[in-house]
Amino acid sequence: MCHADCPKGYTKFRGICYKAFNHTTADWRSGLYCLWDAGGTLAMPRDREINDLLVSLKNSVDRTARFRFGLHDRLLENNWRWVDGRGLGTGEFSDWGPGEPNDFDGNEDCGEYFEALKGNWWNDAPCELRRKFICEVRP
Ligand code: 2F8
Ligand code: CA
Repeated sequence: MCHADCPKGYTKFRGICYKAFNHTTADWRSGLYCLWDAGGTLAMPRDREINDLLVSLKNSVDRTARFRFGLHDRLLENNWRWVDGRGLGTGEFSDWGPGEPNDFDGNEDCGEYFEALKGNWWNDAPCELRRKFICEVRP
């Protein structure tokens, strides 16, 4: 039985460690920062409980900023996939804001938390924009 701890600064939930990064902003390649920090990926809020945790982690480091997480439709428009390759299946948990995802200007393929003062909803936004971000790693 493995009881490994999380890397410093990460919070464990159901065996996975999460951290909202406040000190660095990066474009879609922010996933590399997760790899370099602790061998992880951008975080994947696959259900309401994980999503609630990520919202509280990001809000505790910055109450208003947008934070990138590990969801994108870069391969095929409107085919949303987690960064581990699994699809965001229809009927599965999602928390898009009203009218999202809207692929605004035909250039929004990366998921982020926005409207932190309203609903902490998901938005699709341009992947090249720099954002704070949330990582996950399995200890
Ligand atoms: O109204 C929602 C809309 O707001 C902005 O576009 C005007 C966002 N754009 C960026 O964050 C760059 C859209 O993603 C968002 O859908
Ligand atoms: Ca959008």
